[in-house]
Amino acid sequence: MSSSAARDATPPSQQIRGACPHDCPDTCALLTTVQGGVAIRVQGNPEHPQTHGVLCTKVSRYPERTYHPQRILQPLKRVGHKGAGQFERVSWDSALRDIASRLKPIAARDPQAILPYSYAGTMGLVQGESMAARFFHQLGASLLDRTICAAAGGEGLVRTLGGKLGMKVEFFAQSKLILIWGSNSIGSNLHFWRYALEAKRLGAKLICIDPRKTETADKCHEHIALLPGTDAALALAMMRELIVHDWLDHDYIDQHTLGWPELRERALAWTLERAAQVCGVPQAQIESLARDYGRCFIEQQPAAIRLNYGMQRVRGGGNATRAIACLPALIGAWRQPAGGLLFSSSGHFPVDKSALQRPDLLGARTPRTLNMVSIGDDLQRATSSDFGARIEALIVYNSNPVAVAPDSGQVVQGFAREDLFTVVLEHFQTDTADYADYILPATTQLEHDDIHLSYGHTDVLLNRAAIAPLGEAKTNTQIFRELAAHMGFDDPCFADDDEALCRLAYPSLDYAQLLARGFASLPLPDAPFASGGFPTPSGKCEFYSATLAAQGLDGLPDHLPNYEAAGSSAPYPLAMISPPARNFLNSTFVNVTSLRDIEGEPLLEIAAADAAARGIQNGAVVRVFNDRGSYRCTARLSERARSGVVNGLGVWWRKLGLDGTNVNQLTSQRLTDLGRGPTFYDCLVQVELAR
Ligand SMILES: Nc1nc2c(c(=O)[nH]1)N[C@H]1C(S)=C(S)[C@@H](COP(=O)(O)OP(=O)(O)OC[C@H]3O[C@@H](n4cnc5c(=O)[nH]c(N)nc54)[C@H](O)[C@@H]3O)O[C@H]1N2
Ligand SMILES: Nc1nc2c(c(=O)[nH]1)N[C@H]1C(S)=C(S)[C@@H](COP(=O)(O)OP(=O)(O)OC[C@H]3O[C@@H](n4cnc5c(=O)[nH]c(N)nc54)[C@H](O)[C@@H]3O)O[C@H]1N2
Ligand code: SF4
Ligand SMILES: [Mo]
Repeated sequence: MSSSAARDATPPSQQIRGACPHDCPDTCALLTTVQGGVAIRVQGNPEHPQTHGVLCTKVSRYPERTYHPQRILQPLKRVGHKGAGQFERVSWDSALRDIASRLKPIAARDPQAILPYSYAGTMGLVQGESMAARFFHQLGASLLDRTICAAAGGEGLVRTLGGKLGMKVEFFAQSKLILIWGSNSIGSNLHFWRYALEAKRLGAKLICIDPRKTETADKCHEHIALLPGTDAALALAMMRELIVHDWLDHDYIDQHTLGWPELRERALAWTLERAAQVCGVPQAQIESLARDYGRCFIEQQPAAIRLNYGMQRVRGGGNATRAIACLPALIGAWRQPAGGLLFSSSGHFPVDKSALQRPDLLGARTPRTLNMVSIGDDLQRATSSDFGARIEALIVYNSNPVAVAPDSGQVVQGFAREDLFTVVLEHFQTDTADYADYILPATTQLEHDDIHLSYGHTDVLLNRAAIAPLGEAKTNTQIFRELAAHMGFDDPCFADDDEALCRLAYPSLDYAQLLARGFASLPLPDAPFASGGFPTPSGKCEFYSATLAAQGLDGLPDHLPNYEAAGSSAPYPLAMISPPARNFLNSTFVNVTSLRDIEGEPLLEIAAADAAARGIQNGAVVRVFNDRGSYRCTARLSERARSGVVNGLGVWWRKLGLDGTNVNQLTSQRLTDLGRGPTFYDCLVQVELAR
């Protein structure tokens, strides 16, 4: 064939607009190039300002993940014992018929013995909680409290500012001081980092507050490597410095805040000396941080805080978020678009959740709510008056709890129950899918329609299917539609198709614009709280929360030491944090070879002195352990770990680790002060050479 003939044979290509589905604040706009029905390239949409035409390495590899030889493309039924991972192919019809016949008698006894378990494998509003929620509401199944990520900080923010609201991310480019607090932005919030870099070029000072010396910390002017779970102490000491130097916007405080005299008194107890001791950092560092922040008030320059979720996965995470969220009001930072704070922007989105999820299908029933963090214990509980019915069936979608939930020794025992009926909707045979009775093949973002919000910017994105479903994969929505039919549910809402669901999500938005461009910006003011207007009960920034006080909680933010505070004595003297690995997204992508090759192997970063004290050399295989379990991985002697703290990066698949476990073998099911969230980074361990 001549080369021109070969060129003629190439089918024409097409570009389809989409949205990155992953649990990442950036919610990028995608452009997928399709040729002959095959997705050959996924790129960032250059027209979308937040995406700027750039994707992270992970999602640039989306075709590799989608066409992965190990994609699950047929329904599978378990043949071996629970957890053995042995399955045989079955038809959709036989799988759905059998699943319905297993669920019906349980539902007839008590539908609350059935539990949905899902999180943000996709953040799509349609393939997330729409048809699935309708199904479980109609059934009367137990409700799930989806707390595993940001519940503590979310609650802290809502109690202080009134919602998951904050600065528009694009204005960080104009800030003069940026505190990057509990965030490894280069790894997990790349498109914010672009704005931070722009600000840096324009002369802004960047300060990173993180126990780990991350790649982000490397590029900031200063790094404050505090001990995990001590952020509230740092914020309160900053307040004290602002008070004693009178770097305070009295006018803003008088008009737009509640509880200043009380907060003032509390903050005055936090001397530099006390905070330095609690945080494990030099006094001078805290003093300088407060001075930088106060100077922005004196010079009327915008000071911004990018607070991320890393600091709220400890016992006092809710209070710490409250303390930090008070800071911008003290210096009147909210007056300028480039001042204030951003933790999550998701509260800005006018999503009609009831239309999507139809809680009215419950009628008069009020099922119990189970917390996804304590799935390990809950799966092992017997029927009792305080718990209710023992969990008999579990339907998992958009989540990999055996890998990501805390205290995985317990999670595994729960999933291993031979009398538990488990259905897992998945792309891959994950650690969780290994324990399924049925694995149902789900479509990826390239194969289905969806509509998105973002928790890091303020644009709505639409995702159009770029290719047909691979193999026999079906959308989550279609699986629940068909399951509903097999259960005999005949409400017309089970007939809504995905486009209809997309249109229901934002009744106030122009859908035609979304179809044409793929995204639409929310009409929002540049500086949301420039003249107050906080959507709290008092309409003010609530330093003091009567709502919390009425629940018997402290109305003011305070420092609550970790359950497992660093510095305490043997047997577990080291604090372990387990933040994201750059090339994975939680446990997603761990099975994509090219990305796993970059991460290498499960690692524990440890400071040289802590390693030397244990006779551990770089590259040695170590055993990390506490009362909950033991985990083997490779030690990396690294400046990224401060003394007293070890970093177990990323949520590896258990079965791809050295001994079939991961870091969550060591984490606990204890809950945070607010929001009933997880305490992944509140975890003491010991490390020794593995024998
Ligand atoms: N590449 C990548 N991107 C991701 C993810 C991923 O797994 N990989 N995960 C996504 C998800 S689910 C989320 S929720 C988001 C946000 O997820 P986050 O957990 O906010 O992710 P990071 O930005 O890495 O921030 C965590 C940082 O907080 C630090 N940290 C730990 N404990 C403390 C503490 O007590 N105080 C302070 N100040 N810092 C602490 C860690 O060392 C780490 O550098 O990221 C998303 N983006
Ligand atoms: N030790 C430790 N543990 C942690 C964390 C930590 O920092 N340290 N981070 C925590 C945080 S912040 C979070 S958010 C949780 C995340 O926990 P999860 O939400 O469970 O996130 P993933 O591990 O990414 O698993 C998502 C799964 O959903 C699947 N999936 C994706 N899209 C679809 C779809 O359209 N349909 C179906 N059926 N499946 C789909 C993917 O294949 C993947 O296996 O993990 C938590 N666990
Ligand atoms: S994971 Fe985050 S940075 Fe990567 S493409 Fe998706 S939204 Fe963008
Ligand atoms: Mo998360």
